[in-house]
Amino acid sequence: MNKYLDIAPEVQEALAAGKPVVALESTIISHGMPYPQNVETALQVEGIIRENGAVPATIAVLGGRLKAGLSKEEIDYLGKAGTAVAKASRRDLPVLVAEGRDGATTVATTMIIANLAGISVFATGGVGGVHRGAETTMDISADLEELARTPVMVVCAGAKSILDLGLTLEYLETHGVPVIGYGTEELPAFYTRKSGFKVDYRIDRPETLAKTFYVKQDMGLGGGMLVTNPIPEEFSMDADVINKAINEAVAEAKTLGIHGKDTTPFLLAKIKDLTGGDSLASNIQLVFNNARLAAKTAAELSKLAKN
Ligand code: PSU
Ligand code: MN
Repeated sequence: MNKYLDIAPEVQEALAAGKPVVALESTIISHGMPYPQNVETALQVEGIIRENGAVPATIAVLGGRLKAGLSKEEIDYLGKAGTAVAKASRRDLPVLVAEGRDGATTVATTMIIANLAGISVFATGGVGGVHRGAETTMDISADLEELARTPVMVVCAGAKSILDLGLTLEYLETHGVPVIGYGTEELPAFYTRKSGFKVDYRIDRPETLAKTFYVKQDMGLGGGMLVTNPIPEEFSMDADVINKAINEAVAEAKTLGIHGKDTTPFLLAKIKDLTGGDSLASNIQLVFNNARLAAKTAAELSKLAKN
């Protein structure tokens, strides 16, 4: 096992027995939602994964250790500390580990640590991507590069239109990352089920998601796969309301000169303020929905891996 990694006993046992495990990120806890909803959601998501037959492994960096599987107390700590905990993407990991610091893992670092632990399926809300205006700012999330190189399936609700969705899809195509719509031909836009962009393939069953990922690795292609799962209709937001809030948030970030790793958390917090609690309620529901699909898919994948 990697000398920088601690796997929680329950996760370790499940992996050793070939049982399904689902990874979860911690930037969504520390930087993506306010306290206490962040902690409540993180614990409920773990419960949903268990109800659907898999073991949850929430991932973070604590005291410089890469952690796969957190205790309730550790999740509570990350939620309470909020943005005081460093947002940790790939470039941050060596410093945090060398200095024995804490880090809330993004999609990129959660994929890295999940892969070190031997976990193949990861559920979250939204992924980073190519930002609007990237043709001049070059702001492209390290999440995309990670999807290109690290063999983990990421189940998300699509991408928010704080990003340039068209350029995000182009980037993923260039890097050979399949973008799958679960039960849909259209890329979902996180708060809404539609974006106006097509996914690469529509897949309707967890078995087929698992088989596709399994075959990708078995063929030696490596790298990740992005599963986009539309928010359930009853929790989806009005497109005009949410797009207005997003446009306002993007304009304000530009005026204030927000850049680098602060951009995404700034936009998320601003959108939440502009929509009252509505966007947060939708955000929580879509994470639950992704956790269910990820757990079912991990169960199918563990059957294939045993054969
Ligand atoms: N998008 C969301 N919610 C989030 C994030 C993105 O809708 O919580 C977080 C994830 O942790 C993602 C990170 O990996 O932001 C991307 O940040 P950046 O754009 O700085 O790479
Ligand atoms: Mn960025």
